[in-house]
Formats: sequence, C-alpha cells, structure tokens
Amino acid sequence: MRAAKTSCKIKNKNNSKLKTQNLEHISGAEGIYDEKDVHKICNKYIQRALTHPRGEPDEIVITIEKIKQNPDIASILPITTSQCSSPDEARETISQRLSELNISKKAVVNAFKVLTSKKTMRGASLIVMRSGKRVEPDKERGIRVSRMGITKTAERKLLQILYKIVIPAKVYDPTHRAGIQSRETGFRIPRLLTSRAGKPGITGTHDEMIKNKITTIKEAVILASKVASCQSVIAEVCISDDPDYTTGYIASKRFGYLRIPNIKKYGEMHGGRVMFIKENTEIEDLIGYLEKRPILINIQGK
Ligand code: WAQ
Ligand code: MG
Repeated sequence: MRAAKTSCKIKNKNNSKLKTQNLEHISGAEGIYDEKDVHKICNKYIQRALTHPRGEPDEIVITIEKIKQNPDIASILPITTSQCSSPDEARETISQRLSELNISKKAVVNAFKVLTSKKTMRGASLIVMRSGKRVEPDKERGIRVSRMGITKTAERKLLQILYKIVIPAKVYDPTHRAGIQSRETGFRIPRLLTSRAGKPGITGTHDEMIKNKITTIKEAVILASKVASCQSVIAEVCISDDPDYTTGYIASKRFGYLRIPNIKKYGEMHGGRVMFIKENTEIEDLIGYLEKRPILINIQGK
C-alpha cells in the first residue's frame, strides 16, 4: 500500500524578487492507495493541480511513500446538510454547535479569525477549547492531516450517498450570475455552460463538475473522519480556500459531518481549518497521529 500526495505552488506576484521564498502554497491532495492504482491517481492529482481555481501552479510536487505500518481503522462520520443561506447564518449555526460542545466564546472568536484571514494557512490551526489559545507550533503552516484513506467498501457506500447530495437543482441566482445552482449543495455551473445546455459536449463538462464536487466532499469526509477519531479533538470547522467552493462543514464525534452551504460568498479567497482540542492534550502525540499515523476509514461494523 502506498500514500500518494501532491502539493502545488504559485509564485506570489507581489513579491516576485525573492526567487525561492515567494512560492505560495495553493493546494494539496493525498490518500492511501493500492500500489496498482498509484499511476492513475497521480495523473488525476496532476490534472487537478493544473486546473486549480486558485491559480496556475509554477511547481507541482508529487510524493509517493510506501506505508510500512498497517493502517488503523476509523469509522466514517455520518453526513448531514444544514439549511444555511449566508455567511452570517453559517457563523451562527457553527457557534451554536460549538457552544453545545462546551467550546468557549473566546475559542470560537479565535477560530473565525483564522478561517476568515486573508492569509491562508497550508494546514490546520489547533485551538484549546476553553482558553482559546492557538497551540500549533508553526502558525503559518499549521498541522497537515496526512496518511488517510478509505476502504473500497466504504468508498462505494460513500459515493452512493454523495451522488444523491450533488444533484444540482435549477435555481436562478441573480447575484452570482449562475444559471443553475443547488442551494442545498452550493454546487454551481456557470451561465456560459447552462445557456448552451443540451448542445453536444455540455454533458461531459457537467459530469466532470459533478465528479469534482464529489471528490471534494469525499476527501473532506475522509479527513474529518480521521480527525474525529482522535480522542483529544472535540470538533473541526472547515472553509475551503477555493473561490468557487462555498460549502464548509463542522465535524465532531457527537454531531457527525454537518455540511454548511453558503459559509462564504462566491469568489472569496479566504478559508482554513481549525480543530478544537481538550485542555490537557499532549500536543506532540496529537500531531504525530494527525500527520503520520496511517488510518483507513471504514463503515462502522465492517
Ligand atoms: N490538513 C490540515 N489542513 C488542511 C489540509 C490538510 N491535509 N488540507 C487543507 N487544509 C486547510 C488549509 O488551511 C486550507 O486553506 C483549508 O484547509 C481548506 O482546504 O461537504 O476543499 O482543500 O461540501 O480548500 C469541504 C467540503 C471542502 C464541504 C474543503 O478544503 C462539503 C476543501 P481546501
Ligand atoms: Mg483549497
């Protein structure tokens, strides 16, 4: 079994004199795969990196590692979607859930500072649930959750669930000039495509967008399930830093994976991840688990 990952970087245009230090991280993806699937998955990662909504990369780094340790198994979180029509409402919903988990107001305020900051981190911030203190050692990089995958059985089941979620409904949205958008999923197809809908070639593009959306949610559910499997993590909140992805989530052992549409406005570049952790957490152990321990996500009881 192998772990494969990509990260792509773009030159920071405001700082183009610094040749080596001016690479801004724009995206990353990873998973645990059977050796025979590694070629195929690397091609997909390259394709994604080259067409990323945050910009065209100057550098793509691919790492393939042999997994020596047998992966542990963790359960997939159940998925639900909340009704939410604006970033303000999203903040309200998230704050409410976090307070039910006994997370302090201060911790929530600090989390939103990270999530809405113009300067996005590569990884996640760790926030202590009562004191609200940020404890990740590197505040720019954060913690990168890594070495997580999904069993074939769980993946099939998850894809069935996700196909049902990602069926776009016809909604006219004058503010974003989109022809079709599902309010429930935050899925959007540009007007250009919808105005030509029905003509040859459109279905292919449409299918591609649905597939991309499904991949995004699938990867987020796998990551969130690994994170939720840590005893010391109480909850995680995520906003994508992609300008065209407006659905986020809050995940916890208690509530599962709750999707939050319209967590940000279309076109906004901010995003991030925060994990709320117990007061007495051994930080190094937690980071070791999140970054290094191979975990396969499975359906409970299988
Ligand atoms: N480990 C920790 N943090 C990460 C990782 C990682 N492996 N990858 C990304 N992040 C952080 C980083 O700060 C990014 O800026 C931020 O998360 C967002 O990353 O059900 O696509 O890859 O529809 O843009 C949510 C899907 C998708 C919700 C999230 O995040 C749904 C997404 P992105
Ligand atoms: Mg992103």
